[in-house]
Amino acid sequence: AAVASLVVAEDGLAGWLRYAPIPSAECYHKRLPSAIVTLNSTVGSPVHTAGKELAQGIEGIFGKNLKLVATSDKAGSEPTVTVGTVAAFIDKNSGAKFPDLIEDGFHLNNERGALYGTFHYLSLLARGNASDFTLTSNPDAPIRWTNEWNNMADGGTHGSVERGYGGKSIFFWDGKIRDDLTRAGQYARLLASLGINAAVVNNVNANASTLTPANMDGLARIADVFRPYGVQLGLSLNFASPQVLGELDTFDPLDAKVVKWWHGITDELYKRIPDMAGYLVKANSEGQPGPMTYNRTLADGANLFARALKPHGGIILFRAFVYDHRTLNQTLDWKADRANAAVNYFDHLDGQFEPNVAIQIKHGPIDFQVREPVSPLFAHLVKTPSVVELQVSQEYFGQQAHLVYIAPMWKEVLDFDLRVDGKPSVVSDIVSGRRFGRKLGGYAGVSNVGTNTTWLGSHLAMSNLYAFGRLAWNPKQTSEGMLKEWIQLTFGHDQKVIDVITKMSMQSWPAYENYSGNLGLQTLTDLLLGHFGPNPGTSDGNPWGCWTRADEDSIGMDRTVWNGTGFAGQYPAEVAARYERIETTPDNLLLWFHHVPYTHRLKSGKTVIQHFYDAHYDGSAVAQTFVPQWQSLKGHIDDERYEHMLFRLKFQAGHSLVWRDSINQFYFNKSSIPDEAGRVGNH
Ligand code: GCW
Repeated sequence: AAVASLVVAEDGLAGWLRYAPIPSAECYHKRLPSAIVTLNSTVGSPVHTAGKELAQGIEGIFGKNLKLVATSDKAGSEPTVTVGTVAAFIDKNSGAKFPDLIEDGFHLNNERGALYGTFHYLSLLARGNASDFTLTSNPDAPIRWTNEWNNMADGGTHGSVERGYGGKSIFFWDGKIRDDLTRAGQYARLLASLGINAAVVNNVNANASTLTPANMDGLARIADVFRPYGVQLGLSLNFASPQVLGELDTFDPLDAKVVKWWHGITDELYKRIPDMAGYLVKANSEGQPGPMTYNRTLADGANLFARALKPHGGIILFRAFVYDHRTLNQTLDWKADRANAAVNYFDHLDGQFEPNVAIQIKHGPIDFQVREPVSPLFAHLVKTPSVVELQVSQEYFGQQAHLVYIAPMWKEVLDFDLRVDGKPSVVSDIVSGRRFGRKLGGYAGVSNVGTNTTWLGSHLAMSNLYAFGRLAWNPKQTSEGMLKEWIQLTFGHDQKVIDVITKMSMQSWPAYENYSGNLGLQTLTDLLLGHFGPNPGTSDGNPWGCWTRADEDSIGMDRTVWNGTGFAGQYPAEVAARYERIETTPDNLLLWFHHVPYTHRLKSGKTVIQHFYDAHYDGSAVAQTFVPQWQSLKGHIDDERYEHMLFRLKFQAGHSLVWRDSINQFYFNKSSIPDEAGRVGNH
């Protein structure tokens, strides 16, 4: 048992990069190359990493050992596979022709492209596709970053991860950068296999102490272990650092001393990390300092960093998640609405940002809820590049103790057509830069890996990290297609395993939505305590702004222009008109946009309250089936992963009942309307 668990633990760290043997591996040997030629590769370069990865992968998948050589003549007459950049290849083979490639694209392109191409090739091999093929691929957008909310210092002790459920930080410990960064390197390998090109390592609620000289040295060590995988380091900044750390008496972004201070820090960082990706900033939100403290605009704040980064080629992602949780007042103000904040703050700033600023926008106007409409800010930033922020960490989605495969929701966001100026304006085309003709833009995924050997605390949660990276490369992929790829790479070729995990995963978001909060009411979780279990009573009556305005007769946020908070009017005309009227608002967003009686009839013909009761029963009933579905895989996957997930899924099955009964009872108590099926009420 000890040996088995060691093997599995190692597999866990490899994530989907297991390179497990495929059936009848020897049959492929003749069609495989005998040597790997890595062109122009110095140790630690992405091309060199690609060569090593290829050798390791082919050995794992096919049991064939390949020689690594630097030039094709060294391979003699044996068939070779060549990894290198276009330039290096043409140098050796004049006249060779290649398809059009952009930065990071692969056929054989830049160093990072060579690595991405290798990973892609290996992924095909690992899934049993060893036929001759020519592959060309370009990333859809240049920014493909993760954001790791890792705390450098939390109460001066150990590195925790905000909304992390898979252990402690792999980067920080005891207010410093860890001495042993092995896990950070292994993580970079996983990210590179998806084409992720940068990771912001510290929490957006950032400590100024990140920027002490000793910590900057430590950050450079993280960048060193990332570099062989082409992952660049990014940093979150605390806006008040000049005062907190630099002992200036101000952090006003227009003050010359402050400007000088940030330029100095930025130069220091680039001295240590010449290829640093750039910065990420959360300002004037949830208590964080920012430019508005000095009556400066958010653009003044973003541009301060942009100018310091410019000489080094860095970029800044400035977050649109700006709202003041102290001033919103639900009881006094029917028109108060946190959802309005982003457009209110940023709309008039379009055009005022430096070219190396991109605005990072959470996909919905509130906060990673189980159902939200797309943020209307994507339609307002026409001159300014935008980045969509998606959350891999399942903060409001059962926190990796529930199976919830989120890709289907992300796809709905990315495929949503905002109809700017009455023209097709799909979110993925806006963030790629295509729709408004911008160079920058892309994807940020909030990830929460930790020291746990499963990375995220649950084996099945890794499908979300995988899907995020794949979508950032190509948002046109299907949720199910990415899922199947991931299952095969992670669990092997057994068709039953593929079918069962696919089915459960595809059922999981709708089920979770049904038993947590449906009709657009958001996740009815405990907002004051950790965002995990049900507690619909905490949504209202506080300034956090996730309100439902439920009373004894009616429920929902009126966000119409004619009678509500006006939020619906932030969308371009066609979309605004759809959400303004109950008749044209989809049922799944009804209570997001409208305040209606519990007896209001949905398009399905059911009343709102009956739908509530039924959906909570339906969703939790689906969660009950996850246990037997998983049990049907006993013996088809290794025991360790089997038992680990069985434990999680049993928990989910039970917890979904807690959700069902708490929410149903809560709304029964409010409305006093009995369940037609007699399940909810005073028994
Ligand atoms: O959803 C909220 C989270 C906070 C987070 C914040 C943000 C990092 O509960 O933990 O803080 O969003 O995105 O800034």
